[in-house]
Amino acid sequence: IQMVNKLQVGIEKEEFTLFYQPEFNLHTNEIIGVEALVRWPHPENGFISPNTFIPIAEKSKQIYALEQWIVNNALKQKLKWEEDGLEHIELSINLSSKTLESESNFQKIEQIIASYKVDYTKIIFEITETVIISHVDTAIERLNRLREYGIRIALDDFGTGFSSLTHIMKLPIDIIKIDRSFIKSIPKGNEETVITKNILSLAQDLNYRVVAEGIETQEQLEYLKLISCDRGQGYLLCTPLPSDKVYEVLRSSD
Ligand code: G
Ligand code: G
Ligand code: MN
Ligand code: NA
Repeated sequence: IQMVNKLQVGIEKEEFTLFYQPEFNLHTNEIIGVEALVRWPHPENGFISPNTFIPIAEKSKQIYALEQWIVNNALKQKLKWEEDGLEHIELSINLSSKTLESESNFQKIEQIIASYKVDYTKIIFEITETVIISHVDTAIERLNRLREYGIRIALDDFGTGFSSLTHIMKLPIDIIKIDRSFIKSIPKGNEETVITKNILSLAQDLNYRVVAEGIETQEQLEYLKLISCDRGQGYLLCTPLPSDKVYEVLRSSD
């Protein structure tokens, strides 16, 4: 069967689940928050990667329904964690540029947000550079609507596109996540390492929170700490986990 048809069934039957990957304060080892990541344990095909189905869902416009399911379930989980004594944990949710570009679908996301009385100051939406490059003015207006709740905006995969920090400064962005392709190069002393160090110091001088993604080795971690990168994620620290497992991790590091 075509992936589009499988997706239709998957959305109708709610075959998806959310995993959560912790984000750490690299100096204290404390968990600051978690990033929700969609997973699709397909009944016949096993886990299908979001790298496969997200781009297809974006083309077929099924991303709207899928993303509504994701935001709804992530906020439901956030509320539950607040009730269970984890109110200090931040929650990051990835938002497709497609949703940000569609007024009616963006409004549906806003309605879901309004329906959960969570601590919005602990909610972060992650967007990528593509949306900013293609529709700057509408992106700014819609991101500001999210910010009115107290929600923060993170720029995901920073460094992979073409936008510079001077360009980004005009946008309502609070957090910059340095793409893992840069972290991967550490500490070989090559160009990417120099870029990482400079993105970090420039972003910090401009008062952005900076998060390093994809930390996989102790060497990378030590280097990031050395250059005063305060926050990070990666398999070395913790992989994405199902909600019950991440709850145990959040509890034990509390
Ligand atoms: O989690 P993983 O590394 O398999 O994710 C692969 C890609 O899918 C990444 O680019 C990630 O941003 C994207 N992705 C994962 N979960 C979500 C989600 O909930 N929403 C959106 N829009 N993208 C996601
Ligand atoms: O594009 P985005 O940054 O949202 O993608 C996040 C994805 O990166 C997650 O789906 C997660 O599975 C993956 N990821 C998280 N940590 C690591 C890591 O240390 N190495 C690699 N290769 N992927 C990671
Ligand atoms: Mn992300
Ligand atoms: Na990323």
